[in-house]
Amino acid sequence: HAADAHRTDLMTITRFVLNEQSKYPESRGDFTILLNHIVLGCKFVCSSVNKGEEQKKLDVLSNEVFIKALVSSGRTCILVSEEDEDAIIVEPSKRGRYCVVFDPLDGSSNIDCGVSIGTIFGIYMVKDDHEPTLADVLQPGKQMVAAGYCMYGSSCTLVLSTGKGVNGFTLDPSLGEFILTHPDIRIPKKGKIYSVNEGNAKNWDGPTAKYVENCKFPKDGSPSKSLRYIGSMVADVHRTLLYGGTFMYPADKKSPSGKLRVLYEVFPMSFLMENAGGQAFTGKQRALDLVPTKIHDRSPIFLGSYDDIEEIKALYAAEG
Ligand code: AHM
Ligand code: MG
Repeated sequence: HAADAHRTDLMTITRFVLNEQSKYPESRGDFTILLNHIVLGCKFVCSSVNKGEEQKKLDVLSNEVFIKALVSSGRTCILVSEEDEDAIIVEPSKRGRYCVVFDPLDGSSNIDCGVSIGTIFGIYMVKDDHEPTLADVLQPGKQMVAAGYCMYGSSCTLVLSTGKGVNGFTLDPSLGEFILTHPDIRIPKKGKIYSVNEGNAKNWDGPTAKYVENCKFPKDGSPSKSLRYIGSMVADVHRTLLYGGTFMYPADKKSPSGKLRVLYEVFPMSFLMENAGGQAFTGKQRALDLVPTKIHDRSPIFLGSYDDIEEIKALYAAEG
């Protein structure tokens, strides 16, 4: 009967977050409401992806849906989207305490061949009730109150952290609800996989090149690692979280800051990694300590299993 009880006692994402928030006496339910609006955006994108909408249309549609859902939640005051050059300041009558940074449809160049893509988001809280400004979102990633992604793949999976562990929810299409399927995700301490665009190797710096060389030709007698690279960050990070190993988008001579964006790619994924017991490093410092100066800033990123990132940190330290 245990299995039946499980099947009839559904842990939806809303119920899960309500339980979490109820531990804080000062909680007003605002976060749960905000998250419900993010979830609505994810369900919309999931259904559009499954209908086979083409890339251009999907990019624009997803962005519009997320912005409208977030503004209408009445819980946000400033939004940063990868699709919009400027931050969006929510009109006073609809303002709330949260700032949301997001990439509505990351990896969208993969859409037309059916590869998994995703939405990435990070959430900050404004300090006080002043007029919201860019300073409210140009905060180090460690100040985020929550972060997550939704992956549109063979199933639709939402992975979320509110700063105490990481949990995964899968959309049950017949219910239209995200149900807890991956409680308390912990990344393996050490992995057997590395993930990087090796086509950029000729422009890498020394430590990156050395690390990848060690993955292929380990000097300590351990087996060589497998290479997996989808080229869709959400899918590559999702695999890294579940199976362990490293995901990298390093600096190279042509792009000294790498490719990925600090606010809505590097920070949310680093937040999830640390909350799952892994690490995230820029080549210079802990990724979550970075202070962005512009909303679309980029940074190199190395994230994944604790021990594997230690190895990368040691290579950078040795270089001086
Ligand atoms: P996008 O925001 O234009 O979709 O680019 C981001 C994507 C990430 O999902 C992925 O990790 C990376 O670009 C792959 O880049 P590359 O094709 O250079 O390997
Ligand atoms: Mg992107």
